[in-house]
Amino acid sequence: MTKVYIGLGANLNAPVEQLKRALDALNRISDTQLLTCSQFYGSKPMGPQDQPDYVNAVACLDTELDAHALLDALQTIELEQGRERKDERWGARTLDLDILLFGNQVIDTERLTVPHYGLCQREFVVYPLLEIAPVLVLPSGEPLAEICKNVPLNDLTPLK
Ligand code: A4P
Ligand code: MG
Repeated sequence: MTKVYIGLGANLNAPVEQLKRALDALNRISDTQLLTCSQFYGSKPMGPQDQPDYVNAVACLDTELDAHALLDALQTIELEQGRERKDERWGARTLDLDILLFGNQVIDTERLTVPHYGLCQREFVVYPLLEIAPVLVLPSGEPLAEICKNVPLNDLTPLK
């Protein structure tokens, strides 16, 4: 079993519903259980500003799959929820599922970079992650709580 943290993000087509549906789908991946999920947070778009605010969360899973098989499953869920891959970087999307951490593994292949490259800079990743894993230490040896000290909240707001 490997403990995995997944970043969820959406800003189109009822984003809160997209995240709820995605959590159901994560729990149905073979050989995988959803252990917990953070609150849902509203966040300002990183990247192009002419797009709606995002809803973000971080979920924790236990899986028997390897990282690439899990990525396949996540991309299938994104497509099932109407994700269109466009050329614009950081553009609006119905659902984005990123592998933030896969156990303590460091992975660098054509398809997969883990820890996720944006993990340590993004308020909509580090604070939901801190909520569900307050004593987490990254594969680099850095405590997550230390990383958060350098990441401004930038209007991140728990949704009621
Ligand atoms: N890939 C490599 N590593 C990973 C990983 N750890 N997890 C590859 C998932 N995928 C990984 O992803 C492109 C390719 O990255 C995949 O085919 C996979 O093989 P994608 O989902 O098709 O493209 P993307 O998500 O548009 O690209 P990117 O650069 O990953 O976007 P980001 O960085 O996820 O940014 N603002 C707020 N407030 N909240 C957000 O959630 N999200 C984005 C998207 C922009 N602004 C945002 C948010
Ligand atoms: Mg992505």
